[in-house]
Amino acid sequence: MIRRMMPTHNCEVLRKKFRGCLLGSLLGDCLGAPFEGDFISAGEKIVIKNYFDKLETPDFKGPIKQYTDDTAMTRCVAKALIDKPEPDFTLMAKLFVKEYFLEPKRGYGQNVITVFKKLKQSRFQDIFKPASEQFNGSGSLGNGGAMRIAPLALYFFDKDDLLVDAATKATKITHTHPLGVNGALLQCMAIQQCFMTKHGDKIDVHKFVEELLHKMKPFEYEEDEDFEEILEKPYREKLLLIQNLLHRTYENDELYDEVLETLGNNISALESVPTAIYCFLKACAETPEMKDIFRNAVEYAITLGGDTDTIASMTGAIAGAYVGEEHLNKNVIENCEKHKETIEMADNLLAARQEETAEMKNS
Ligand code: F2R
Ligand code: MG
Ligand code: MG
Repeated sequence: MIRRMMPTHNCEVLRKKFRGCLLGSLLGDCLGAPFEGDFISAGEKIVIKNYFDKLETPDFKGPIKQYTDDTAMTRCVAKALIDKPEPDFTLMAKLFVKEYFLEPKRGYGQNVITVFKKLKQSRFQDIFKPASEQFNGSGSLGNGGAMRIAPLALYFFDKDDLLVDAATKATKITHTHPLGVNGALLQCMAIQQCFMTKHGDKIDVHKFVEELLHKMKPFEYEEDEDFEEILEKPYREKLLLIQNLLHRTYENDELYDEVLETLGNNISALESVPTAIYCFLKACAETPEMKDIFRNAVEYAITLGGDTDTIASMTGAIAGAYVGEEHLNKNVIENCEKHKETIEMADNLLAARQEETAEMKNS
């Protein structure tokens, strides 16, 4: 993996980015949830735009937007790190299961519920075994690992090897299929790259994709020119498609259909993580003002339909880590469930990370 310089973020910027990322993930989930599973017509795209406009109106108060499994599990990952700064994956698994049985009606995937039940029955003896047995041993390729990974990307923002190890283990508690795991790694890397961008600097979207292509290489099969082996590099292929789509600057229905056909919008990690990255990069490429990037990215993610809560949540985590809390609309934040607790959680996660760093320096 690429070794890079520590960012020169001061404490204020670190806090803005931690909060921006976790609030971004929450907002995407809460705003996308009402549309999950929908096909979005041209008329509904206008309804979604009006929905955002209304939520952004100062002092608008509607029914609080409820979060789903995406946020419930993200909160568990963050809590595990806050409680035990040296990552404890058994604790993480216990928190997932406890949370599910407390509030089972948050829209969890069918397979993951079976994993939770098996984990509980086995008393967490081997936390990776239940997930590895699913789908005749191939494991889940759903986006459930990627949708909850943001706290780890923040916590290990400057420690590539630890990040890969921790994100892999955190994902394998429920998702052992390589596509499920690599989707979580790609989501982590996208958040990490945004996090490392100097606050206020514009992103070069093409370089952003190049860097992701480079970082994903060790996790996918290599080309063997001598033997003409079949290539298996599904995420890198999606990243190449993103590069291609980003060269298309005009907006029309054809491009919209092409995004759905090539990147996808469903609950598999392969057909949702690259889509979220594209939603973010498209907004960066087309939005002149930093203050509008988050909204444009998340609104576009929802207009794609399909797995709207999850794609919008992953887009929100990436965009929020880039723009920081200050460029998320305050009124929209206040209309989402547990927004205050999310801010507190982001601050506690940053404090846990700072304590861990101080302890390492002193030991
Ligand atoms: N589950 C949902 N949405 C369904 C509707 C919810 C409804 N609104 C409600 O309120 O009840 N959303 C959430 O699930 C997605 C994340 O899923 P996760 O955590 O990856 O779950 P799971 O169960 O592991 O996988 C999901 C489905 O994918 C298919 N699948 C996975 N691996 C497979 C494999 N190897 N072979 C074949 N199929 C595989 C299965 O159908 C799984 O049930 C997010 O959208 C989140 O919001
Ligand atoms: Mg959900
Ligand atoms: Mg979903």
